[in-house]
Amino acid sequence: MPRTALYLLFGAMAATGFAQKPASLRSAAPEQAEVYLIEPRDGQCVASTFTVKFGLRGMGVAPAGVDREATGHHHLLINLPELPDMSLPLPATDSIRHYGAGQTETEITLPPGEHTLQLLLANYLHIPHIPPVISKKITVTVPAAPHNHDHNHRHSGDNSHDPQR
Ligand SMILES: [Cu+2]
Repeated sequence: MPRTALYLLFGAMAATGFAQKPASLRSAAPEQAEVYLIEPRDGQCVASTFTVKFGLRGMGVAPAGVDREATGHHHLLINLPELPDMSLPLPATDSIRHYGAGQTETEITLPPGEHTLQLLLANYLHIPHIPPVISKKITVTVPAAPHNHDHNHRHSGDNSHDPQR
C-alpha cells in the first residue's frame, strides 16, 4: 500500500513540479472535523480479540486512491510510542494499520496487558490532513488468560487436604 502511494507521490511530483508546491499532495481538513473511537471506550477491559469501531464527524470516508474533498480513510495506531511524520504517507506496520477500503470498523487481537489505541485519518495518498485529524489516545486492558486465573486459584486455596498436617 505505501509503496504504491510512494510511486503515486513521485509521479505527481514529476508531473506538477514538486519543488514549487510541496504542500499540494496534502489535503485540507474542515475545521470541525473530528475522529474518535466509538468502541472500545477509554479504560475498558476487552477480550483478546475485540471489535474497534471508528467514528468520524465533519468529514466522509473514501477508499485510498480516491481524491475527493473532505474525505479520508482510517488508520489505527496500536501501541505507537511516537507519531509518524504528518507530511508523508503513513507507513504500513503492525502499529499503523490502514483501512484503505474505507472500513469503519475492524477486529483486532492483542496479548494480555495494557494497550493504547488511536485513530488517524489520512487522504487518498495516505498523507494526514492539514491540520491532522487524529483522535484522543485511549488505553484498554486485555486481562490475563482465564487458565492462569484457575491456576492461581488452586495454589492460593486452603491447605486442609495437605496430608502432612
Ligand atoms: Cu492509508
